[in-house]
Amino acid sequence: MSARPTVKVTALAAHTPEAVRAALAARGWDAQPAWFAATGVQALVVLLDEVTEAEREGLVRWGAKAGADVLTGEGWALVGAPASRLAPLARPDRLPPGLERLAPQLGHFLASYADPPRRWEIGGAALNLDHPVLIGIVNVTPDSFSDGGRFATLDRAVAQAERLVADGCELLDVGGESTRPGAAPVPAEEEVGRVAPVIEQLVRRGLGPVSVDTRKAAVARAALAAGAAVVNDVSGLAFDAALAGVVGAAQAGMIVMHMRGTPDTMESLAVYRHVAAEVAAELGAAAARAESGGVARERIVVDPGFGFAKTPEQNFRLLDELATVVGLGYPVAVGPSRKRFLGAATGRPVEDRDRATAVACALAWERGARLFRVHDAGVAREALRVAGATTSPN
Ligand code: PMM
Repeated sequence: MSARPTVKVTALAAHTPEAVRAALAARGWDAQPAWFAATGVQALVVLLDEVTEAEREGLVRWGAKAGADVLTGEGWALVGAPASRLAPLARPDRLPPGLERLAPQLGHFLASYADPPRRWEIGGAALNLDHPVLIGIVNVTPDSFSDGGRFATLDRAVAQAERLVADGCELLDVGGESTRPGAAPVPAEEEVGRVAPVIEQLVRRGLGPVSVDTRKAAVARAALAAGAAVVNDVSGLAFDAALAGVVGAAQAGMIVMHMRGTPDTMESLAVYRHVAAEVAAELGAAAARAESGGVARERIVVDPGFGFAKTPEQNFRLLDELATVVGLGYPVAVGPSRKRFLGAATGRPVEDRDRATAVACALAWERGARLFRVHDAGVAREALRVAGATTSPN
């Protein structure tokens, strides 16, 4: 009797459902069932906070029966299981008794995990998120344009915008207030005087859509009147409570970024016990402020705010654990461009960080980010083309 050959073992990639889908497709499964099965076996881990003693006990009992890993402590539980096994916890009709409070948020997370947002609605248009979207930075602060004269600033801003669009940017972000650590605030009228003429020119020349990088409702109002389609608020609606109403009324898009404090106080606020979870929670609260202020959900993008109230180590943790921010269910933008944490890793000065920026963007894409705010789009575009090509459309 001849010996059977040994059973062949192949390790499949666990970071993407694509590996399981491809294995099933190669064995004759149809595309749709293969994709559902592949997402179902995908391992997920969720952290539940503010759970009661009874809920903890209920989760442990459920975990033992369902074959899920449950780790718990006072007020919290961490659950690890394939998506298909977590799904009943989000279904009111299939929930074990006593765990009803889990369903809404978990259901929301699982729905956006299975079907992430594919479009971002901005003023008068929508951006498709099935590929990496580059946002080009057009700074009109006097420190970035040293001669500061109005014409020189306009000409340079237009030239910069043309370069960015030629390099593949789909949105131009115009900012008139420096948000570097320790930067002094700029009065609203001065900020309007810097950004509005530039926005008007860019839109008139067909270089848009344009976003305005501001924390102030008055500046946003003037920028939207000048043709901006997006407001990018680095304060996450903590600076000016009237901003959400202005964006909502104009039906513009909004980027809600995470930071703590203001640019002159943020350095001292970089204290976290678990940076990704805390940033996601604070960012979720900021996005909720935008929604309750009148900005429709499909118009909101969130941004973890690299470099804002974060140490280099915290920025890298956040980059690696970006899936926690993606789990909020909004499209995610990132702005690592030329920032200090990239200098900390490479030893390169600010003017020589575009390669490091491109790598950070590619890593962020792989972890679920869809929009990338950059100073120089050329290298980032190449890196993102390669990263984007590894991701299957689904
Ligand atoms: N970073 C800066 C300014 N605005 N906006 C968003 N959405 N994300 C960012 O990371 C961000 C931002 C500061 O960088 P810069 O002064 O080099 O533009």
